[in-house]
Amino acid sequence: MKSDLIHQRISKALDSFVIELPSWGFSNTGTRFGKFIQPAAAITLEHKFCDAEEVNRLTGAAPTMALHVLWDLPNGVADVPLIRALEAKHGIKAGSINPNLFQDQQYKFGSLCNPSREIRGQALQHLLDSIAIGRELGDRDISIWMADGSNYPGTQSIRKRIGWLQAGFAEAHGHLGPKQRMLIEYKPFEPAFYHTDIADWGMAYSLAKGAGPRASVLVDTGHHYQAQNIEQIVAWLLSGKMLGGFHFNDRRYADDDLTLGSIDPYQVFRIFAEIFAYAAETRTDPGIAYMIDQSHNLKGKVEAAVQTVITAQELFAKAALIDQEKLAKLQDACDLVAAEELYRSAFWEDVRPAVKSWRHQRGLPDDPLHALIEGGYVARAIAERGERNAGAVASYA
Ligand code: LRH
Ligand code: MN
Repeated sequence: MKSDLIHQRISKALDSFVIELPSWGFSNTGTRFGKFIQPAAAITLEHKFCDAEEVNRLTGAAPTMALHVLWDLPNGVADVPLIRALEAKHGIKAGSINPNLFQDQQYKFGSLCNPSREIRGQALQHLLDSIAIGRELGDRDISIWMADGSNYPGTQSIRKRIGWLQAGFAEAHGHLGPKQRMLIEYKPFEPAFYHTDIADWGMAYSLAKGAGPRASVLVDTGHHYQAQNIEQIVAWLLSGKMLGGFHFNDRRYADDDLTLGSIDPYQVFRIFAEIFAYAAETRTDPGIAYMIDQSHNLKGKVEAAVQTVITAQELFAKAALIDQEKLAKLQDACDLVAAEELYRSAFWEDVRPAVKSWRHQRGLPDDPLHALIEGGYVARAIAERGERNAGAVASYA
C-alpha cells in the first residue's frame, strides 16, 4: 500500500480513537501475596487526575478516566462537585462509573445474588447511588462487575441467584438517565472458584437483554479461558448490537491484568479487525467504549499507562489498514491464502512512522514515553508523594 494512503488511513483512524484510563491503574495495587509500594503512586483522587492529565497531554488519546465508586467517591453523590472541580482543573473528564459490589463484608455470599433479601437491597442501593453519580456527571456509563459466586458445589442455588440478578438489573435499568448505558462485565472465575454468577458472554448477553435496551455487554480481555476465541465473541456481540465496551489488558495465564499487547498483540489486532469489518459492512459506528483495566504492580504506573495508550493506537492503526472491501470479496470467494495475506500484512505493517507524524501534526511529542521521562513528571511525583507512600501498608495478611 502506498505510504501516503497508509498515512491518510491511519490519521483518519487515530482521529476517532480514544481509550479510557482506570483511576485504579495509578494507585498502589498488588496481588494476594502483597503490594510493592511505588513512591510515585497516586494517593489522592487529585493525584489520579494529575497522572491521567499527563498521559493525555503526551498521547492526546486518553481524555477520560474511569472511576470506582468506593475508591474515588467514598461520599457518593456528595463527591460529584469535587469531581467536577478536578475535571475542570485537569482537563480530564470522569468516564465510566464502576460500582464496588465486591469488597464490603456483607457481600461474602454475594451482592445482587445474595440469598439475603436485605443484602440484595443494600447492593441495589449502591447500584442506584452509582447510577445517580453517573447521571450527575453527565449520563456516564455504569460499568458493572460483580464477584458474586460460590466456592463449593451444592452450597448455593445457581437458578435462584439468576432470578435475583435479573430482578436487580431490571430495577437498576429503570433508573438510568436518557443517554446512560449499563455495561455488564463477565468473568469466568476469581474470586469465586466453583461458580461465578456472570461467568461468560452468553450470561451477560442474556442479563443485558433482560434488563432493557440501555444494557449491553463489556468484554474484559483477561476474562476468558485460554482456548476461547475472543474475536468470535466480539463478532457475536456486534451482530446482536450488544457490544458496549472493552476492558483491555493482557495475560499469559488468567486475569493477569498486564499491559495491553505485552503478551499477545495479535489478539488485540484481531479484535479491532472484527470491529473495522463490522463498521465497513454496516457503515455504522458501533459506539464502543474502549477502556483499559490493568494493575501496574511492577512497572511504573504512569509509564505503563503511556505505553498502553501508544500500543493501543498502534494496534488500532494496523487494523485500520485492512482493505475491508477487498477482504470481504476474498472471504466470500474462499480465496483463503489471499484473504489471510491481506489480513496478516496489515498487522506486520510498521505503523510507527505514520503514528509519529499524526502526533507531530497535532503538536504532540513524537515519542510520548521518551517525553515523559525527559519531562521529569515521575520525579516530581516522587518528590511530592514519596514520603507518604513510604508509610503505606504492603503486606496482605
Ligand atoms: C474484575 C475487574 C473489574 C474491576 C476490577 C478492578 O477483575 O476486571 O472490571 O472492577 O477488575
Ligand atoms: Mn475489568
